Amino acid sequence: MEAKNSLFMLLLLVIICNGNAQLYLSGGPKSNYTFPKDFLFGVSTAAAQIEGAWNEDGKSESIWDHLVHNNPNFVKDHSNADVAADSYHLYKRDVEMIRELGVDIYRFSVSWPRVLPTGFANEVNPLGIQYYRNLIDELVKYNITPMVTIYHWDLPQKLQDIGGWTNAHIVDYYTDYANVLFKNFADKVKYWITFNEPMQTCLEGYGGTYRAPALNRHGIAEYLCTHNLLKAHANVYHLFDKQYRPLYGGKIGMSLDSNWAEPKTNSTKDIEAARLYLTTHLGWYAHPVYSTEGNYPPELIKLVGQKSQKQNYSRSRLPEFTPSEVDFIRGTADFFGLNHYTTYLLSMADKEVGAIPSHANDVGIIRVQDPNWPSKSSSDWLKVVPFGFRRLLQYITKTYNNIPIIVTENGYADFSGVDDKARVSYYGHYLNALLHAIHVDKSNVHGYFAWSLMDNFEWDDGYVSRFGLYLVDFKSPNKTRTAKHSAKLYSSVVATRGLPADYDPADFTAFSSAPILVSTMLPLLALYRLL
Ligand code: GOI
Repeated sequence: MEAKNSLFMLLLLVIICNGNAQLYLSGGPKSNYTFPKDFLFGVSTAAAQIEGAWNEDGKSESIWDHLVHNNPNFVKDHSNADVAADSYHLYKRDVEMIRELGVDIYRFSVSWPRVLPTGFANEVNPLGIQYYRNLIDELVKYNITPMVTIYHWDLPQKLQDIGGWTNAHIVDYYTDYANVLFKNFADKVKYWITFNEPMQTCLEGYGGTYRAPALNRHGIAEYLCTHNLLKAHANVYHLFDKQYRPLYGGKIGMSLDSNWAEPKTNSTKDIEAARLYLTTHLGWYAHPVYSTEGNYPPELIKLVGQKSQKQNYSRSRLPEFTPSEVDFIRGTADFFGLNHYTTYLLSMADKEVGAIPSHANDVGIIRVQDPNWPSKSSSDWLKVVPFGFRRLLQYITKTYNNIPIIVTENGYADFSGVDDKARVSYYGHYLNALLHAIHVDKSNVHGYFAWSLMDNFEWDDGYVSRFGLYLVDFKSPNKTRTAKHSAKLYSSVVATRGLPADYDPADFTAFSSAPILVSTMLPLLALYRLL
């Protein structure tokens, strides 16, 4: 009898540990609040991930075309984005899906090498312009607001050949490119994003090898890239503000990627490490644009300066802004675009970390995730930690003077399938956290975009990781699109402005891996019946 009782307790424990009652992870109890009437619901995509038609109608090679054509091993399934979801030809079906979802707004990006094949504004490709005009007209026809990301990672290779984002002249080239877009589309496009996730462009693309152009010139190139990119952003903001806003109105901002940083323990040092993570990553880009003082975060200036001196450089590897540049960049955004997916635990490093020199080494902190956090995603970094989303929104609201936030990306990846329980659960939890952020914490959030409208070319993951609300059959000649269960969930949230009746904030079972459950439960159950 005693054995039977203790076995019963063990069974209960296994059930709990398999992810049933993990209320602490959620953004709070189920929120009965609803999303404000004027709250913007949208879906996001990016040109290089969906369009295909990589060399059609005058488009030239982008740095992503170049990277994956020359290094097929860069991509998990050795695929490329030559055809992708073929949205260059199927944009009408895309707009139909957006209508099915019932969302207010669609965020897509423009391919620079499609519009300006030489990289420069000397030749504007009329067929490239026509494609985006068709897409915008199709959206407007059905009352869907277009939001344009000007740069989502696909630089013309011809500009990379002359240094890309490390060439200071790119500030002018980028401004010319944005000017072409404003000239052609600002009458109909009222939301503009200058850059998607500049930290990925610079830190991973120039400092590391994880994103194109995979330069690996860490410690130097990520700082040069960021410096030019921030100047380019500010230049384009001022161009829009002076020449186009007076004519057409509209808003412009940028989209920064940030994880939430939770201290690994509640020691003073770990609390400091978590704070330092946010100031030196999100703050690297946000402080120059969104803080009252402008410029890079003082701590980053100090850390890179000290390390550079110790390493015998004649000057800091972090370039300096002149006082007039600081002024020019400060305040150059109408909203704070945020891409958020997951959370990390931070602690201070007590020895050198990362390559020397590198941004990671300059900052000197250690970033891990709790292995007990639910996941099961095809992207192993994507742990499900809804409370982190809520805390990050509050942090941004407080740190950057109550700036209006638009969540321009949030979503979950799996290995494909229409019955996507994990994604349904992820969206439920993160939208619940968002309701708490808005109504309880008074975080200033004005919109939310799901990443992504459909399965697409997931960079180094190729077509292995699927983020779509719509499944894309990449093997079918017409790239058939089918709504997943998550598409139905999202459209019901958009329609009702609230969470579905059956949402349970303590339920993380969709992320507990079946094999563990079955392999631990079945023998125990058998034993229990025997006793
Ligand atoms: C967006 O980026 C983006 O805008 C979309 O285009 C995109 O489709 C969408 O998100 C979905 O991804 C080197 C295990 C450094 C732990 C290499 C494995 C760090 C950590 C490789 C593998 C994960 C979303 C990288 C923002 C960066 C992915 C930020 C999400 C960190 C790594 C890893 C690595 C790893 N993050 N990114 N990471």
